[in-house]
Amino acid sequence: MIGVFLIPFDKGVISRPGSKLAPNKIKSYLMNLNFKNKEILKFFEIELENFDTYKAHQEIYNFIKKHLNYEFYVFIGGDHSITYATFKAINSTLKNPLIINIDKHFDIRDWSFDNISSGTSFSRLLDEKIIEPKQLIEIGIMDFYNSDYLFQKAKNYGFEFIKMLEIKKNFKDVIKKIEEKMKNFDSIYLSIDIDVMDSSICPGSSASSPFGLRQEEIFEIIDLIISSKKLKALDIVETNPLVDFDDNTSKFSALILAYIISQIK
Ligand SMILES: [Mn+2]
Repeated sequence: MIGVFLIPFDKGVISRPGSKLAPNKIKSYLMNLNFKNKEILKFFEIELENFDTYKAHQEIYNFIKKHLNYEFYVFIGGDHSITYATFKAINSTLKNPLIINIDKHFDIRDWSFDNISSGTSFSRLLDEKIIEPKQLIEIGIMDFYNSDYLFQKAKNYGFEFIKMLEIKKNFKDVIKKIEEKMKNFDSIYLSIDIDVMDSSICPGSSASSPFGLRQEEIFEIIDLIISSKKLKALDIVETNPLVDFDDNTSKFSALILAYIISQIK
């Protein structure tokens, strides 16, 4: 069975709220698609009582912890702050895991317990030593949308990252780099921040912008990850129905999920 967790939380968002509406919308588009493994999906909606981000993450963590008997996990956000809680909750079930974050932002901002946002998931995981820097690779990082401070901070952590410009200029090398990275790990947690997509394809994200990933590019990266046979969990975050056009971004998120789920053995 595949556990699918709907996490309607967007209090961590830095820019535009609305992603809490995405999980149910994406679910309804997903269930209208025809795909393999649809019959083995088990849905959970996490109803959050806390508006405080730190406490809400504890609730998310505790909820998932009670449901750790699935072969594969899907988390539908919500803003990107949830990845801290979702990964931490299933970490114990993952053997030697690598996190692949497809995102245009680093999400490694400075944080404190009363200052947690969609931009702090990976700094929290790293600072709390839940993962080591080598267990993280970020793909799609854009100049212009990350400060010099964050570029320096990423270098200080020492995790690998691939910039959007490299994807656009030398995609073959990028594919090789990801392939090499995956070799050293036994399982993969994939995080997809939909704001990495070009705004012409996914206009409805909390921080959409031009010069993002094209559809062919993200599907080729996903194909590569699936071919490793190590993918155990994924989240898709930051889809924002309030700023979308004709639900294109929710539909695209549903397609990505169906594409991946249909290929899980
Ligand atoms: Mn992000």
